[in-house]
Amino acid sequence: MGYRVAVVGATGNVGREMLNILAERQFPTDEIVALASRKSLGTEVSFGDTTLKTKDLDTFDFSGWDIALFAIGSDATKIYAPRAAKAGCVVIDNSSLYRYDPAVPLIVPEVNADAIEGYSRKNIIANPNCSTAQMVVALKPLHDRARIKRVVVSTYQSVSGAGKDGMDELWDQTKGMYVPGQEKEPSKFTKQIAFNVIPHIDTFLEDGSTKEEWKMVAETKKIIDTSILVTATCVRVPVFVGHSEAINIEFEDFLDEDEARDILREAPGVMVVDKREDGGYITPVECVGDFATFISRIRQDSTIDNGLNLWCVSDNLRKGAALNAVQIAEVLGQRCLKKG
Ligand code: 2RA
Repeated sequence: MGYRVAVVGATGNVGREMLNILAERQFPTDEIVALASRKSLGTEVSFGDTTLKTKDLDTFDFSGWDIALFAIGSDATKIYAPRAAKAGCVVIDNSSLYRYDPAVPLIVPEVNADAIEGYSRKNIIANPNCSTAQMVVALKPLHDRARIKRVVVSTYQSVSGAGKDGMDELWDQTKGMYVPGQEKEPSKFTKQIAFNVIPHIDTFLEDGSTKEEWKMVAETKKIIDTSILVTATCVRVPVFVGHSEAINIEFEDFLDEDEARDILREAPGVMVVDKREDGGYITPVECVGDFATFISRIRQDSTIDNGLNLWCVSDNLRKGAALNAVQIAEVLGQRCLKKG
């Protein structure tokens, strides 16, 4: 006995990855439906060895469906997620709409799976921001050992975080650099992204930080521990897929770099690639398509008493979005929606 599963936003980067990962992990489905806006009606999307034709989200009846994986923007989610939840279908939402709602669990299964017990309050579970998900997978096992006081993180986020349009812009701008007459002005990003980096993701806030940076702060606190101080600088880089993060951690107690490396080697969802030699570290192009959160460059920060630096890389479409959502569905099935 399996579940009746809907993927909402099935034609986007994340929606397509959700279908891929549901198939790869053989999530128990009795029936699966790909939903999209009317303009994408009938678009074919892959589900394992099969092809699905998208159906119209606007007229879809979620009654009798068990789980809906949402990968659409917050505005559309505001319309359709309550409709699905009210019909008895548990929504796992990748947008930021419900992440900060105290009645909605914000889940990274390797970190706070127990928090899923609260899902029935709204029948909605929130997926964290991609840059948060990979970071908390790395932080949690270290926090359990030496309690984290403060995190300083700089991110190097790929253009796929901005959707297909972001990937197209990097491609077109790069091509335009080499093919006369094909120059491409910035449209998705505020400045040129080809051969450049942009210290601005999402909107600016009153205090001079961006909403992307605020998300990392708020979500880390909700997922791990409200006492952790976080400051972030989120940067867009000319990489297609794979977010990278330089993370500096200050602990309450001293944590030796070798012990930290051993802890991370045993941590769920983590792959340590850490040798102090040429190529002894992970780079974004090597993480694409993988499920793991990769950690490299683990080393003491001797400028403070209990400091540690590390490098964290993960496929932002997978652990940062689609994989985490499917893992939430797996936990939901195992703990809350038992079948058969
Ligand atoms: C980004 N984290 O990378 C945001 C949304 N996916 O653009």
